Amino acid sequence: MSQLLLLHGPNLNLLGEREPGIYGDLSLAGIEKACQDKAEKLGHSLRCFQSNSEGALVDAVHAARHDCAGVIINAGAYTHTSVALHDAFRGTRLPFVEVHLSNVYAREAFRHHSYLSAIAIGVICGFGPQGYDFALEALARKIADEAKVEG
Ligand code: CA2
Repeated sequence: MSQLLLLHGPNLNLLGEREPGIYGDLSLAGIEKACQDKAEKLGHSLRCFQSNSEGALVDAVHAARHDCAGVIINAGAYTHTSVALHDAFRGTRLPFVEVHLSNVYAREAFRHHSYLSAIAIGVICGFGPQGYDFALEALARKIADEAKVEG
């Protein structure tokens, strides 16, 4: 059993309170609980962390290199701006999946570029909270496949 990290970036603490047409009506706590249940079914434990501060998210990625096998991140708006988060993932070499609730490609042009996608295992967007299920399955499989290769 490995520990995984679920990271949420700025404003995602407001989920369920506003803009349900774009982001759905589940709260962040509801998403985290569903992810914890799913991770357990896949044989993993899950630590959850949300911050509105870029530096705190960078620190969380750094800390994860000591005790987590992989990360799922919805970096919110930092997806489109943060070289620091890009460098943190690059530096730690932790496998991660990028998730967005909304289909960012059907939205404003500034949401079409991500500083994370090119170094992620994969990207899931537009499926609402179900995207986290897909991400957990993909990450768990990647970790299992890598354990097989390493013997
Ligand atoms: O679709 C996603 O999951 C996003 O990562 C959400 C970010 C946005 O900047 C990305 O382009 C796509 C914004 C999260 C804001 O969350 C709110 C939730 C409720 C009310 C207001 C904002």
